[in-house]
Amino acid sequence: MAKISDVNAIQVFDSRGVPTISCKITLDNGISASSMVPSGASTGSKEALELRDNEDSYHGKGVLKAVTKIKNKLKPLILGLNPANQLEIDQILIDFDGTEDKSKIGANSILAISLAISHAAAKDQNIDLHEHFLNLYKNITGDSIKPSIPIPMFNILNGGEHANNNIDIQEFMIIPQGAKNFSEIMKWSSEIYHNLKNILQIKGFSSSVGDEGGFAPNLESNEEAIKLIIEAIKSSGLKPGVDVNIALDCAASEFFDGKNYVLKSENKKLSSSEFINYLKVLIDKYPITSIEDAMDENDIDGWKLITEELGDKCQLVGDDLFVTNEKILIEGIQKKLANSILIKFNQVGTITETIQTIHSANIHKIKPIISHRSGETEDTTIADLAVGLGVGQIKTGAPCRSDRIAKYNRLLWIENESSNILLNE
Ligand code: 2PG
Ligand code: MG
Repeated sequence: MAKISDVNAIQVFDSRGVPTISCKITLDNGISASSMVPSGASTGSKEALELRDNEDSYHGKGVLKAVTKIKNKLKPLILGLNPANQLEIDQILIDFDGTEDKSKIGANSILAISLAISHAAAKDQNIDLHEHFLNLYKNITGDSIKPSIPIPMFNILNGGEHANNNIDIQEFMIIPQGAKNFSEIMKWSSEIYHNLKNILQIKGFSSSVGDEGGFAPNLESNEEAIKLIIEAIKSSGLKPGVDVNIALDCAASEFFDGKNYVLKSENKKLSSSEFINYLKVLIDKYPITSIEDAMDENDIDGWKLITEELGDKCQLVGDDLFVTNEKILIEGIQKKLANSILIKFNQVGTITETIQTIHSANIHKIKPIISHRSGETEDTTIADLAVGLGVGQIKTGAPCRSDRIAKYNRLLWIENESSNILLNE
């Protein structure tokens, strides 16, 4: 039985050039594995805390204090333990921190270790990481799950906090749900992406990209973004609504002023019910099958109303609303808010808690979607997590830029090497 013999950490940089943590776990049999932690821009207020140095250097965003905490405080707690015991190790880290939001040690410090532990355990057992996650789900929850290749939502047009254009809605995504396998999904998404680029250039729009690799032009309205995407789908020889659907992440907390939803690009100020109606018009007109954070995270009445009105025809995803937190999810379920949850492990801080939240979502028939953050790295853990936990859907940006593509490339390898794991139905 291998034991943890060293825990090291350094400050590295994410896709926005902002500092983040990389952690390396070494076992006494010489095996080692490392992790890198992602970071969000449009964050939910109840997310676990990301510990930053808040000093002049790195615009306050350094993580050197967190790195020191890993090396001095957390390492001694887990030396000698078997990395296969994810639950035990995560619990030690959670207990040592002792706060609800992991503000003492930082969710970024804890997650860096939690991720590296899972990689080391998989390597030690000589199994794929997704297989290890499949086993962990059974060990932690007592229930079994069927692994599958997730269907992605590719964010091909960026707005909101992820770009400096005028578009209010943060993410316009394509879901190639009619493709027969993951390779075909990548073919379609790549062709649509490049056709969209051509269309933008021909029409005289900018084709520079936002934080998640999607294009970020200035447009007349949010609807215009959808029209351009429909054109790109058609010019790829595919049928909108049959081969490819559309998903939105409004990230509405970013344009809610406490009372109204303020759409700057269209010069509109809409109440909750007016904004729901605005979205309903779009759903009726275009093949939009999923909308994330349609309402502000504190607009509970708005969430209730939209779930009542649109919940049977559209996937309504809670991101800032649930922040991957099992307790907040259960409260939301009792209030009948949303029918799907976005899963980001850095919102909660450990692999164990991430699995427990997914388990609760499964029990209550709330669809989980594994997600990247807008600040990403070359760490591809979420691809294996989505496969091993059979969640069915993944959101990890445009089919462009290595911080996004790394996850899709990992899924291509999993499809190639694991013929028994099929695309989620
Ligand atoms: C989101 C995410 C990822 P961020 O809102 O869903 O796309 O963005 O990481 O900035 O919160
Ligand atoms: Mg979101």
